[in-house]
Amino acid sequence: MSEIPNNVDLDHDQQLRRALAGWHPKFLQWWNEVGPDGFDTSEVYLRTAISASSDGWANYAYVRMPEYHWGIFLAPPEDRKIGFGDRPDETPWQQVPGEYRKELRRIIVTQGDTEPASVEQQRHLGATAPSLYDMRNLFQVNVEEARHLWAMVYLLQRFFGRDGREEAEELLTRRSGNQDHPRLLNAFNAPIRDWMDFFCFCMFTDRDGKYQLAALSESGFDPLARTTQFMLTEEAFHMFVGETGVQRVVQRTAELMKQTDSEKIHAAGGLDLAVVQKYLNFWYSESLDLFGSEDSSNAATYFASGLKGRYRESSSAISDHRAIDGYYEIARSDGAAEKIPLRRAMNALLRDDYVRDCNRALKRWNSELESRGVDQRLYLPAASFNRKIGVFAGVACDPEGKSISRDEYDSKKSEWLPTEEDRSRSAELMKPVHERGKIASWIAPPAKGVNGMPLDFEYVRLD
Ligand code: BYC
Ligand code: FE
Ligand code: FE
Repeated sequence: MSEIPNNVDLDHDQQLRRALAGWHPKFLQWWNEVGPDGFDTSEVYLRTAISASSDGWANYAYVRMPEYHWGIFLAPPEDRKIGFGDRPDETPWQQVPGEYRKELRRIIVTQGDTEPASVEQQRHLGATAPSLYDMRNLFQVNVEEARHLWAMVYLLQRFFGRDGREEAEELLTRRSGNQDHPRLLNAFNAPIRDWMDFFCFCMFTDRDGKYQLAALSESGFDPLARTTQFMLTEEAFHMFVGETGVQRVVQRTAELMKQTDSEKIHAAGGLDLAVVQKYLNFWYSESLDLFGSEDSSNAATYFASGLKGRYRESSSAISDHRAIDGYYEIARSDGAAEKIPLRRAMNALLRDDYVRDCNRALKRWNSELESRGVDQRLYLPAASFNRKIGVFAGVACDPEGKSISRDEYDSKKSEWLPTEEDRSRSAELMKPVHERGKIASWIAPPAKGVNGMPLDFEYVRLD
């Protein structure tokens, strides 16, 4: 199995090699069945991780996706203490402590489930890629999410014995959007039908990934901490694809609005800003649900046990690493304030850091509008808008967070969330542009290409 790049001494771990040897063909079968549709024989200009050093990723070559070398990497070990929860001075564990086995397994399975789900969700996008550059980025994201699946399967097979091996198989049998056997978290069952969905997903949903992985990257279970640390290096690229993808759409929309002196730019080949807003509303609210409930005893347990910290728990921004005292105050949609004991509010705290990050990107998009002389602005909806999980689940409110009746919500929903008509109009615009150096009408070209290459480069060699 020397073909699996790794720094976990796979060559000398016979048990793991055996488990992986059983799983690998099933993984390939899964990839062929529900991974990227078409393009199996195309050569894609992809990067592959060959080591965990800082230049381990700088390895670009033309690869056929089914022949990609998915690897297993842990970030280098660090001399550290757990640093938070009930036993902050303890040395991180190299094995799974019996008393936390159930919780750790649940966290790892939940994380692992999202990775293949996203590949399934993005399966059909290659066919409508706005450029070879974008197609290549899509496929890069897809192979890396599949590698994240490997990262979690490694933990399950190496540290969880027989049930770990069973869970690893299950990760290949659940299917995004399947009625009988769906993926575990909501957003990973929502269809990604077009490229605006994709960019919003990378912007908002992958960004949840960043925050969840960051919270796990200081875990007391050291292999989980080191695995997720390495995953974060890939996550940065996914968020780049999302944030700049939306930015390029906004730029193009602004250009067309100025050119035509109109808000309705569909006929000119662009996405109306109002439609862009609806996609943001949908994926942002869907992704807020991924943080779980604001008041969560699971989250309190994870924190107390040292399994999952806050965002940058060990940074100087946080001084009290026990979080026993204190409350998190949340304003319910009826205006009433609710106090949640701090440890139970870990999901809400992580989400707040996430929201700040989203607002930073929003500002950049809005300055794109401003610098092009367009008066309209984009926004992020209130935390209570369109929620299915947590204290705002099922609350009827407008994007500003104002409570309204269910009837009013139902009648206005089509102004706030993408409708079938919006989607079919997007589909009309999103005709594939698979010619080298060319780009679709609805999106601006990127500021630069990949790995120093120009936009006019054969990022995918179609056959
Ligand atoms: N959908 O105490 P609660 C990524 C369930 S993204 C459906 O509120 P907890 C990626 C919950 O399971 C990052 N169900 O929540 C991005 C529980 O059910 P049970 C993924 C949900 O446990 C793009 C019940 O509600 N990683 O990597 O504190 C592309 C009450 O739970 C949802 C992780 O999530 C939902 N949205 O927090 C590719 C990290 N939310 O058990 C990849 C690991 C909650 O009572 N996961 N429920 O039946 C966790 O840390 C936690 O499980 C969660 C939920 C933060 C997800
Ligand atoms: Fe991932
Ligand atoms: Fe990702």
